Amino acid sequence: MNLKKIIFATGNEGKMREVRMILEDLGVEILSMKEAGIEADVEENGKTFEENAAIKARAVMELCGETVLADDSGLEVDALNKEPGIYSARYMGYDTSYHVKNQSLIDRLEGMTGEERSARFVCVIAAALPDGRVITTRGTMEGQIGYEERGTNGFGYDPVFYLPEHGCYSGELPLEVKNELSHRGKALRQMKEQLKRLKEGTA
Ligand code: ITT
Repeated sequence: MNLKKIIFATGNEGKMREVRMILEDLGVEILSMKEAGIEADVEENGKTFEENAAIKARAVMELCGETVLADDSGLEVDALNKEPGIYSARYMGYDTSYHVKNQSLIDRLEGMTGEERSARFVCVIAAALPDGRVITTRGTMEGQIGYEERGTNGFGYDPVFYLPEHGCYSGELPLEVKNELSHRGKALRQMKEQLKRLKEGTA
């Protein structure tokens, strides 16, 4: 397959920064929707990360006819029945600051300690190919909801996400280290392998 250009269907700059670094060595030009001059406000009406990632990727592929990748991701807090999950961006309203959203999670876990605070980031990457095929990959990063916010790196819920094995918060990780460990890094590296096979004509 002639794969020279991929459009990444996201309006989230934080995601885009991570994606660029992870896909750097694929040898394919990666364009954000903005760079490709595409405007799309896709309704994410699926019930799973997989459905929503596929909905976004397919909608944009149909607009431009190119191979399109999309990311649907979120934070699952076990003590909150895996909330906010697929509603992570919408939690407490799109326009509510992450400082407020993060503090709300801390408040809702009051009195809980250690494993009771377990949570994970989930990321599903979907690729919509011009021939109509859709491929998805998934990655997770396990951790806990911290007792406070720490760090100014990353985006969204990173400052409230504690990584017990590393003794720090996701918001404190340099970009390269987050990409090594993260849900997004894991899902995108799997996708990269699939895209390489498509490029080489072995898939
Ligand atoms: P696009 O749909 O345009 O890609 P979005 O931000 O609306 O952007 P999602 O619907 O996939 O994307 O929502 C993902 C939300 O989950 C995101 O806005 C963050 O709140 C949270 N999230 C996902 N990955 C994260 C990460 O690596 N660090 C912190 N928060 C993350």
